[in-house]
Amino acid sequence: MIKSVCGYCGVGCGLEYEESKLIGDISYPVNEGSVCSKGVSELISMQTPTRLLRPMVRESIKKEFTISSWDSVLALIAKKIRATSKDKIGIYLSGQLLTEDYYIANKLGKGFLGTNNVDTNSRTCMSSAVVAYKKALGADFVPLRMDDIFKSNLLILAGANTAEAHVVFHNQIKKAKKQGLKVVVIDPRKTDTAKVADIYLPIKPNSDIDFFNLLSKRIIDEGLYNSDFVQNHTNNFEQLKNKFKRLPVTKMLKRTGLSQEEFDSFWNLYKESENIITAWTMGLNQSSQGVDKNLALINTHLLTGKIFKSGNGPLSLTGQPNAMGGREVGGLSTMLAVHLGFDDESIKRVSEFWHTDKIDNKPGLTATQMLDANLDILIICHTDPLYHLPNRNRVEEQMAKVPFIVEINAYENSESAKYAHVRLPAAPWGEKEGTQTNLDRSITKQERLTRTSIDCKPDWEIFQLIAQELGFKHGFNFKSAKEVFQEYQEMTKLNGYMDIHKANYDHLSKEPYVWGEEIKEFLTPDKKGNLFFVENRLLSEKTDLEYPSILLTGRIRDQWHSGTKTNLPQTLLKHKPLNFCEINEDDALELGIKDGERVKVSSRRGSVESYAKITKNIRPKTLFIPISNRDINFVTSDILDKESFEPDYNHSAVKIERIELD
Ligand SMILES: Nc1nc2c(c(=O)[nH]1)N[C@H]1C(S)=C(S)[C@@H](COP(=O)(O)OP(=O)(O)OC[C@H]3O[C@@H](n4cnc5c(=O)[nH]c(N)nc54)[C@H](O)[C@@H]3O)O[C@H]1N2
Ligand SMILES: Nc1nc2c(c(=O)[nH]1)N[C@H]1C(S)=C(S)[C@@H](COP(=O)(O)OP(=O)(O)OC[C@H]3O[C@@H](n4cnc5c(=O)[nH]c(N)nc54)[C@H](O)[C@@H]3O)O[C@H]1N2
Ligand code: SF4
Ligand SMILES: [Mo]
Repeated sequence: MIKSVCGYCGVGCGLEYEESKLIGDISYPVNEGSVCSKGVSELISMQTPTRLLRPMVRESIKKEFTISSWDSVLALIAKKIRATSKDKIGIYLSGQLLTEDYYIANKLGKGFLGTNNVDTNSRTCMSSAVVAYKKALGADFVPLRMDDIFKSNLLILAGANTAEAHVVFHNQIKKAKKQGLKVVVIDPRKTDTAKVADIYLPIKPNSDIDFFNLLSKRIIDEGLYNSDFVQNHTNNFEQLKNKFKRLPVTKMLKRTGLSQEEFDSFWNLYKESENIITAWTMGLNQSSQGVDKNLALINTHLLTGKIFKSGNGPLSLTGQPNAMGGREVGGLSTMLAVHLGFDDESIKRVSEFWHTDKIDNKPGLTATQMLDANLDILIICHTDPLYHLPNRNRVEEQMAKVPFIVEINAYENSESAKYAHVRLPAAPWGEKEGTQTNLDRSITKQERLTRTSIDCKPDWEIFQLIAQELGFKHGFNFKSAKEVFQEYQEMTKLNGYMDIHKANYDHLSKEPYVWGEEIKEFLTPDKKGNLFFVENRLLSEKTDLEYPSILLTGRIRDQWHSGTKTNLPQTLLKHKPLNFCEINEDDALELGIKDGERVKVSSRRGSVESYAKITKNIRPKTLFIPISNRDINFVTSDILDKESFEPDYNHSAVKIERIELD
């Protein structure tokens, strides 16, 4: 029997593999045996006929791919890299990569190619939370664990649909409810998560800042704040208090779409709850003011002092299995490595550690900027930007212009393959080993369960081969993932609070290592948390008579993003159809749309086809299409948050029409 860990979401469930079967690991602390439909079907995804098994190459995107050898594609890639300047290279990574993959890609890009244009799809996902945590707490640090819900009285879920996106955590929420936990869900859709809530607040899209400001103001006005904590452990309280005096309360409540009764019933529960956790995901992060939404939420915990004590705190629910590990390594272009930035001292320390003098001191391009930058070379690994970036018609135009795109993927049916020149076959989950940090700082290990397909290689090895081909041999002669992990462990000593040298690689699949458990204070220079006054500045796309509705997009339980691993004929992972459009029943009536009818949803940028799903469970003038519809981003808005550069996926102005059948 081999113990491993699921490679899908940030919960990071333990699995056991025996006689070609996967089951949940009962002795594993995160999931205690439970597992969702995606986790148990990992093996099936390894065996699909749509695996990418050979290196492929073509001269131009107009030609067909031909099979190539590793030697010749590596020589080609090195030749192209040598022929361009470092600023013209972009490395586009993924929160689904293992820590070792991230480490080698980052070391190659930032350390040896000398470009900080190394970023990740986490930009489209967690970057608003990263920026807010850094501003408010001093570091990208999640100050509590999932199992804190068992020590808490109230869990507020804002813009998070755990029933579909963090399934095993959701099961734990249901268990904690039986022990007395109360749950509030804030979402424009009455999701499967909202259905188990004690209070469901059907908020209008994009008004969370108003909601959390109203809450903070009430905390201050009714004297519920923790004055000792505020005085000794936070900055900016007086300023915030003064600003709040002038808040247009009635207007703000109106913007949230909630009634005074709804808000008051929430407030009554809130003020009686001793221990409170507020968790959030894409409903907050993916916004024109994603960082501000996060800050407004975190303010409530700083005011009440409900942080750094068991059963309390602001809990960002990371989506991908190793988005947090990637951030730790330094996978964002706005940081260098191990949470260090581009200041002279950090560059000096990292340069000495890597034995290099090539590190640049300016932040690199973000994933959401790379395609605007006239790059000569784009290396895409374990992600599908053509599918996932907003305003796809524009992305198509930009990608078509990049002279040389290398795509590293384990499957052949990504969207980005359309514009790739070279495709390299990666070993997927189960054919490789390595570590990941799940959403609450548990470092866990995936094990290799079967032999690696002949021409496929783990992602870290592919980056190492590119580095070696470029002549950077001394920094890139790792023989195993374990050796890479150990060098990374050494490196974490450069940034005190991140030190993970005590983790034992060989034990991680049996018992995860949780870093940062001793951190019980803010990581800012003055050790105080920062309150921020933020306001809803209404920066998202506006609706008008032509485009009167707001389109929300998100997950369904059994599908994983573009579906290369889950949308397979041999799996029955379809508890919901892949393509539907939730529409409010009154809107449907007004537009003459019937349930199940084909519809077209269009924005100023493009359109997508779907099937109407008429429901009471979505606000009027609001639509929802799951991202298992691969065309979703033809429609979405490419407005970015000003600080995190995360897209505003959830707030596109659209119209919906019936498609007349001829
Ligand atoms: N099954 C499955 N699970 C997954 C994934 C997957 O592809 N499939 N992906 C993983 C990844 S990468 C991520 S990032 C997570 C995402 O996890 P979640 O963010 O929980 O998933 P989403 O479906 O994107 O849900 C976001 C919710 O926010 C709501 N929302 C939209 N706009 C607003 C708003 O303005 N305010 C509020 N309060 N709510 C709003 C939407 O209605 C939706 O219910 O899921 C992870 N887990
Ligand atoms: N409209 C809209 N757009 C969104 C979102 C949204 O909510 N709404 N969410 C955003 C968010 S939060 C995220 S995280 C992104 C996700 O977007 P993507 O990261 O583009 O989605 P995936 O389908 O998970 O892509 C993973 C890719 O890795 C490949 N792969 C699988 N295993 C391996 C492996 O072992 N090695 C390598 N090299 N490749 C492998 C898969 O075949 C697949 O092509 O989408 C973003 N885009
Ligand atoms: S909840 Fe997440 S980690 Fe657990 S089995 Fe499901 S997808 Fe995998
Ligand atoms: Mo994500």
